[in-house]
Amino acid sequence: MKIHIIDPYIGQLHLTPTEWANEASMTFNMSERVADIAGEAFDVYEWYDGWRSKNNITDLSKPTHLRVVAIDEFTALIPWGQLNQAAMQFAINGEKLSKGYPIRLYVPNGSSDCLNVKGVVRVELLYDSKLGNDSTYGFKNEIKLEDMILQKGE
Ligand SMILES: Nc1nc2c(c(=O)[nH]1)N[C@H]1C(S)=C(S)[C@@H](COP(=O)(O)O)O[C@H]1N2
Ligand SMILES: [Mo]
Repeated sequence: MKIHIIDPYIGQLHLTPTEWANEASMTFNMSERVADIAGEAFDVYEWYDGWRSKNNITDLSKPTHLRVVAIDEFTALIPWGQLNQAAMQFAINGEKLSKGYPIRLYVPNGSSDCLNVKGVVRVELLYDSKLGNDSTYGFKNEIKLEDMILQKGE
């Protein structure tokens, strides 16, 4: 399963958990960030800084927020500044996650454990300070216009 990563300034990626982890220059044990959590992870800031320099982008300010959407539609919107210890858990002992597949976000410095989103399939880097300074999370309850049109055509 691939994860869709969207940055309005840089572009889009479709990567498996392992492919995404390979884009980060280093991985570490999840227990270094969250006690008693097993598995391998990479740092969100470290990946993003690397992706920017790979795309030769030096003049872009940091995103204001990260939005992650899970396979069950659970969604979290997190101010970028809360992600300074955030990690993407992509494997456990080299095997795919049994809980949280394809990838799980952990936000140790976040306002709530509820931000540790399992089953992340979509990641959006947002640049909109109007989205505010608080994290929010929950299940999406909106139906997008394009989804409605798709359903009608089926
Ligand atoms: N995809 C998804 N991720 C989720 C949730 C969810 O319902 N769906 N619940 C969140 C909430 S409210 C909490 S408290 C934690 C629970 O993590 P745990 O299952 O490891 O205890 O997962 C978070 N991640
Ligand atoms: Mo929660």
